[in-house]
Order: sequence, then C-alpha cells, then structure tokens
Amino acid sequence: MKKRALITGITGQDGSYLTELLLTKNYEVHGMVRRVAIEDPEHRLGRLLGVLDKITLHTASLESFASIHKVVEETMPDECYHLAAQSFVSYSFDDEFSTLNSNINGTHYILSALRYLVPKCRFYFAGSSEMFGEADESPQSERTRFHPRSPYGISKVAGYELTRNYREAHGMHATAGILFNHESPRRGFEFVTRKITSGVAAILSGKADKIKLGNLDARRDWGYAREYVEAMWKMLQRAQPEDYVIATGESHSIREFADLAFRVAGLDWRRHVEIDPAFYRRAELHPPVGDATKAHRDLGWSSQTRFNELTEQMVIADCAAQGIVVSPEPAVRARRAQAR
Ligand code: GDR
Repeated sequence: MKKRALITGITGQDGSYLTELLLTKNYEVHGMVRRVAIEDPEHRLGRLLGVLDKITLHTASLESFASIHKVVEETMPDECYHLAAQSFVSYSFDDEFSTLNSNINGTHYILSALRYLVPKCRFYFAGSSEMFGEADESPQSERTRFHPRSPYGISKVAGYELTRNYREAHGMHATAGILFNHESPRRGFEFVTRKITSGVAAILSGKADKIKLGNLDARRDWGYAREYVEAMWKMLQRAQPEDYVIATGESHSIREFADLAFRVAGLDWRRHVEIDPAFYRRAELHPPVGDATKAHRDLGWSSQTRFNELTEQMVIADCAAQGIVVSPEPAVRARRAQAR
C-alpha cells in the first residue's frame, strides 16, 4: 500500500522539494496550506505548479487547533513533516508574539492531534541552527547546548522540546532535524542569498543598480535544500527516532557569497552593494557551522553541493528568469571582470 505523507509548509522551498522526493518514492502526498494560498495559486503555489495534479491540498491555520485536527483526521498520515512556521528570523524581532504563537502552538496542535488520532504516525519537526545562537562550541552538534538569540530561535527550541517530550512521554516516533541554512533557486527573496542572486539578475538586466545589505561579516553554513529534504525523509525511516544536525561543516561570510555571486555574472559587488543598517540583526549568532557526523554515520547522508556550485546555480537561475544566459564558468568570468 502507498504510504501517506502530510506536509505542513508544503508551498515553501523545502515543502516543494520534499513533495517531489516523496512522489518519486510513490507516496500519496497531502499538504496543509492557508486559505489564501488556494485563493492565489499563481503566487502562493508557484513552487508546486509542476506537481499540483499529483497532490491533495487541505486548508488549515497553525493558529487553529480545530482546523489542524480536521486535516489530520481527513488524511490519517503515516508520516508528517512539520515544516510550516514563521521562518524569517529578522521578522521575528518585529513581531515576537505572532512568531511564538504560530511556531510553538502550531507544533503543539499538530503533535496533539497526531497523538490522539494517529499515534503511530512518524513526525518530523523542522528544527534550526538558530537554536544554537550564541553557541559555546564550534562546530555545533546534537550535543551542543542551545542559547537562542532571536524570538524565532526560542520558538524552535520550544518546538524541539515539545517533539522530544511527545517522543519520551507518549512513545511517538517524533524526531527533529537541526538544519543549518539551506538555499536553492526556490529560496524566498527576503533571505540574504536569494536577495543577492535576484539582485544580481536585476542589475544585469538593467532594472536596478544597487542592492542594500546588512552585516557582510556575518557567516553561515549554507547547503543545498534539495539534499536537505532527503535527510528529513531518511530520519523518519529509522527504526529509532533520534535528532540529527544537517549541515555542510563549512562556513562563509555574506561578503564571500556576494563577491562570488556578482563575479559569476561578471560584476564587481563593491560597485553595487550598499550597506544599510536597517538590515543588521539585533543580535547575531556565534558563527554557525554544523557537525553532521551523526547523520553521516546513521543515515548515510552528507552534503554534496559545494558553496561555489550552489551560489553559481542560484545566480544562473535568477538570470535565466530575466532572460539572461550566464555561463557556468565563474573563473573565466572573474578574469574578465578583473580586466575591465
Ligand atoms: P537566517 O537567514 O537568519 O540565517 O535564517 P537570512 O538569509 O535571513 O540571514 C543570514 C545572514 O545574513 C545577514 N544579512 C542579511 N540577511 C537578510 N535577510 N537580508 C539582508 O539584507 C542581509 N544582510 C546581511 C543576516 O544578518 C544573517 O546573519 C535562515 C532561515 O531559513 C531560518 O528559517 C532557518 O531556521 C535558518 O536559516 C537556519
């Protein structure tokens, strides 16, 4: 019999890649979406357009237990991937209350509905490297102490603890992936990598001349989202539910990303990037870099796509969307840029 999966946050970057992965594995895929998504499919379901006829969408809100209960009852899933959240860290400082409400209660509602309706369902919680925040060791592993530095990070620690408690107190197969930043051409435009690569495309096409960024010295451990959703699936296939760090183990600064992204397009970032203090974080993280040794050992998972390749892929995709062909030869382009 086909396995049935329920994905919350199915319209996002990770949700869409996970949907594609599960369809190739012959799952019946159900997604939970907000009503506005159904009303505005062009915009809100853009990442799912290629698979819409193969999945079933259900409307619900993370703020309503009744609506979540109904979706779980309708779908009775074998596996549930809880990816939905207010996931923009910067915004969580502007609206602490809605971030905490939807991220913590939403997770709690889903766990509770699963526990009563389908306790054998395997549950994946989207944890985050933001939970480490001001980490006291580097790299960070499953044993590193949490010290979140944003309302978003706090909400993820709470979700992580709820997941652990449902595992320990109610015997559920509930597990958390602690994912470091993961990017792709499907990344939301507000996140720094996509902001830069879409900015490069806008500059190349003459629609803009500058982009405004915040702290260029901040660092991140950036991997490729399509690979990260495979790790989610692998976690739920394990006999024992355990938590896993998913990361590349390499960190790079925003400056390095910008430098490379502009070079791929034959541009010099220094001519086009302006620093705007409005984009600085109120509290930055201890440079995040993850140790995914446990995932490698138990799941056979490791990050394959390197920083250069990922950056290049994102620039090429954004430029292609503007009708501009950028050749995937950064070294050649870099030499040309220097010669100008
Ligand atoms: P992050 O991603 O907060 O790590 O969370 P984001 O891309 O927003 O920021 C990364 C770093 O870039 C610096 N930065 C800027 N960031 C944004 N957004 N815009 C700017 O103009 C800018 N300039 C510099 C930031 O200060 C920061 O240091 C992501 C999300 O996907 C979370 O949901 C997820 O949990 C974590 O990754 C792991």
